[in-house]
Amino acid sequence: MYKRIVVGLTLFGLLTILLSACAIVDTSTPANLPTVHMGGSTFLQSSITIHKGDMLNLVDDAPSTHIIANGTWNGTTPKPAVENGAPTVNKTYIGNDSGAIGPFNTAGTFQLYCTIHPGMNLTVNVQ
Ligand SMILES: [Cu+2]
Repeated sequence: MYKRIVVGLTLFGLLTILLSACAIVDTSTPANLPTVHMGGSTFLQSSITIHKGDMLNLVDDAPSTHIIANGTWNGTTPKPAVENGAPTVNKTYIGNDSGAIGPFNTAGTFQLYCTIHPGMNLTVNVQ
């Protein structure tokens, strides 16, 4: 009888750990957000259109560090700038990870760039 209780409690404990592990994964990989992927030194698309209030999920598909901030590359010259209404973005991706930026609460066109990789620009159109 005692043995059964121990086995039961152990199974319950394992189940709890498994379920909470799933919950952690769910919150770190938002399913319904607009998403842009990043390669080794570029965004895999140059622009995206999202809705007012949206967060934007960035996915680093490469084992490559990216620091994403407000601004743009003009050739090989970085031009940091935060447009009116833009969320302040300064987020580091360490490679093979992802994370959301925003929310973009104002309609307009906003430039993001990677401070490490010349030419790595993304235009976010918010409607
Ligand atoms: Cu980069």
